[in-house]
Amino acid sequence: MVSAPNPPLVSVDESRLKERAAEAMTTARTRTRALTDVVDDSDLVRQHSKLMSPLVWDLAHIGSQEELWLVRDVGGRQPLRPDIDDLYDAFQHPRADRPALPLLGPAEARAYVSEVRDKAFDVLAHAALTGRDLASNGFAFGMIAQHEQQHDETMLATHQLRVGDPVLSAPEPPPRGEDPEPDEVIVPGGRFTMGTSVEPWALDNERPAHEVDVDTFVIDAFPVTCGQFAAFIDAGGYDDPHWWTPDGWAYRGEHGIRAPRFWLADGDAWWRRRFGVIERVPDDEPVMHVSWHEAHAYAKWAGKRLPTEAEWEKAARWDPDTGASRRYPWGDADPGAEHANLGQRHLRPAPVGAYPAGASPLGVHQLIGDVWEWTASSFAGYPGFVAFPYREYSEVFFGTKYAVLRGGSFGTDAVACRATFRNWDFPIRRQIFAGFRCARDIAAGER
Ligand code: AVJ
Ligand code: FE
Repeated sequence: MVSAPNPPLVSVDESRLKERAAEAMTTARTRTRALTDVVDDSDLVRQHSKLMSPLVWDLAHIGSQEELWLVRDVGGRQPLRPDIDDLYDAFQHPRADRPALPLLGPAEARAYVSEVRDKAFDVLAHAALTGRDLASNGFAFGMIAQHEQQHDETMLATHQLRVGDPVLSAPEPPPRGEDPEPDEVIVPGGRFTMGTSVEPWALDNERPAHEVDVDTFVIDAFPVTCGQFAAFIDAGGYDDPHWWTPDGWAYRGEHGIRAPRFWLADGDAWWRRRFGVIERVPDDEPVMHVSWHEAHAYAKWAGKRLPTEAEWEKAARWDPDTGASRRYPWGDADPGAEHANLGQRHLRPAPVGAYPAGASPLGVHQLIGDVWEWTASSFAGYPGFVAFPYREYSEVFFGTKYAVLRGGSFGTDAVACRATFRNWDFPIRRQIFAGFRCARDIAAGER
């Protein structure tokens, strides 16, 4: 057979990859627009909490990163706004200082991000997605779509901190499933593959795939609910140092913490503020807006502990039939609406049992979506870790100061959520959409 002398310039796979990249970038931009168009200019430039940037900073920062990686680096094009690089470099200015910077105003920021997007799409149309690491498999485009979605989740957290009338809306999540039984699952001991070397858009900290030996352990089939957490409060859990680490106890005392953030006590009942709406705390919804310290204290009070990252990932990915690790608990298919509560499709976590189709082979539910789950592990590189494409994404955060969170929340987009995806934050943080589930060692005679 004679081989074709002139192969097509763009392979079918490459054009499909470009479509996927463009789609992911467009989905992110639609969300960014929605989050920034629902409030007026004074709201966009205001700092709603010292923990957060003004929304207008996130907006221009999204464009700035896109300019840096797609337009300048992959595209080799001229800078659009080299003069503003420093303003939107997260490492130059802590969040608390950002409102005082000479930031682009709302109209300028919108014009800037759309100009960058036009250029980035032009780069995408002309780029070869092979060869160089940054562009191969469309990684840089996937990374930038994930970056924008991560800031969209951050902006959603800013919306939650914002005081004022509700401006966001979404349909209610699916209802509670049949009575969650059993409420714990035994995960048999042995080796499994943690992390990935094959997922094209996996970020540096998820790589490389490596074998980890995990002892037999028991994990909750569902995240801890508001009702369960309220029982901990009623039992005086916040008043007994026995359940807390010394750091956690000190933090609780200094900040007068008595309940999850945004909860309000009214006699015997708990209410909460959620995106500007005051409502009863629903018993069967995963608890959120708790710090790592509160998660740790609850788990100890319940006679359990937080799972390690390896335990969490094994419960989420390990298929007992094949011994292989899946991309997601339900298999290798991208997340659909039936699998998980992701992408701000709803404005709250779904009640426990709402996603039977998303359970792992061992029967662990809602690992993906609903609430980020605090783990017992601090953030570290896997054996063979290589920073890519920049040390400031992950490596500079490695160490014991940060705890790892897994699984994504209702505010995490599917493009930035996999069973290998790793998030991290300080153990005192409560503004993120974080809850937890418990694990424990297996009891003698239980296997
Ligand atoms: C992975 C969520 C901790 O928001 O600080 C955004 C993601 N990195 N821009 C963060 C990120 C650079 C990061 N987290
Ligand atoms: Fe960023």
